[in-house]
Amino acid sequence: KPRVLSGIQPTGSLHIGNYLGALKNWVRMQHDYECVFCIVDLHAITLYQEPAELRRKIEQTAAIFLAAGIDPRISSVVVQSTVAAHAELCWLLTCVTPIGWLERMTQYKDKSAKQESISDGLLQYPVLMAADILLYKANAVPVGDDQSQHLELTRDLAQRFNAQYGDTFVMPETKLPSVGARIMGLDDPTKKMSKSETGSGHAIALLDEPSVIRKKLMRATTDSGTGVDFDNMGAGVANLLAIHQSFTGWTDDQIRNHFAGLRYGDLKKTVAEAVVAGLEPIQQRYKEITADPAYLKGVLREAAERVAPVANDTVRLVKQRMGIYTD
Ligand code: AQP
Repeated sequence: KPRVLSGIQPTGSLHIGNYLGALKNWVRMQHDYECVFCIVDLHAITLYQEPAELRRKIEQTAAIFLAAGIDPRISSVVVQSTVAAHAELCWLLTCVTPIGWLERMTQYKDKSAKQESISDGLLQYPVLMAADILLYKANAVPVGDDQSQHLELTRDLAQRFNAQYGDTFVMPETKLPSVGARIMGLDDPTKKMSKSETGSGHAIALLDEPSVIRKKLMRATTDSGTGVDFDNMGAGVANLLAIHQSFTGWTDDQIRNHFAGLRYGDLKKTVAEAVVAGLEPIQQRYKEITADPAYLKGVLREAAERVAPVANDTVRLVKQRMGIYTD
């Protein structure tokens, strides 16, 4: 089977952008690919995280993966830091990465602009991501659109390494969802929905209560029109329709027939009910999974044991190629 690798940072609260852009597709792909899904805690610390909170978020994120439908019997749910090869390959790749490539990354430019002091880790973020992917020889990487640039860098890096040291890495393909690849903030549809935005009306968290989901959607920014107009649509309305379509799986025609001319108030109500219905089973399973912490710990331990030999083989090969001592 071809391989898949993807990950989510255990920071903030996972939101419907993370679900529709990434997680939902992981669930679908796990039957056709051999999958490794990571809770990328080493990525999380590229910005300061309160230690006790980070520790709690790692297990919460793993529980959400399972609640969303990742089946730990067929997919490996791995905490990145528990497989040391991620950090090891990252260093080896760092040494073949031109700094200019990293300084050009949009995410780095956005995130570093908000920091007083920028960690070297923030700059290296995409190299660690390349290591995650190349370690498992992943053929496909299902992510949201914001990660496309990092995926391109991963391929450039793999090519550069292969050219310098001989054919070693597999070229990974970016897999974007056809709808929902970039869910925008409800309060500001010009910005992508993001965990690091703290405004209460910005994102819908996967664990939000139905009443909170309804309230956030009713307050979502639309535009100065009154009803849905497919010929002249603002970003806020387009975002609400994309959210609805991603949750329901309706075709473009169904969406158009149902929503054309509908008043914004009714649009928001309909979208809210689709989101509530889509998240309800996830929230139910989340409660069941977190009621048994030993089960979750077992899943994470077994997955790390399963994937570590694959990862270690790649590191060994890379070291051999580079002339590093391997006994
Ligand atoms: N708005 C989004 N729409 C679609 N997909 C998204 N993803 C993130 N936001 C959206 C996808 O979710 C996966 C995990 O990404 P992440 O852990 O980096 O989440 P985040 O919300 O982007 O987190 P941060 O910390 O708030 O980062 P920034 O500040 O960069 O937004 C990825 O597959 C991502 O594409």
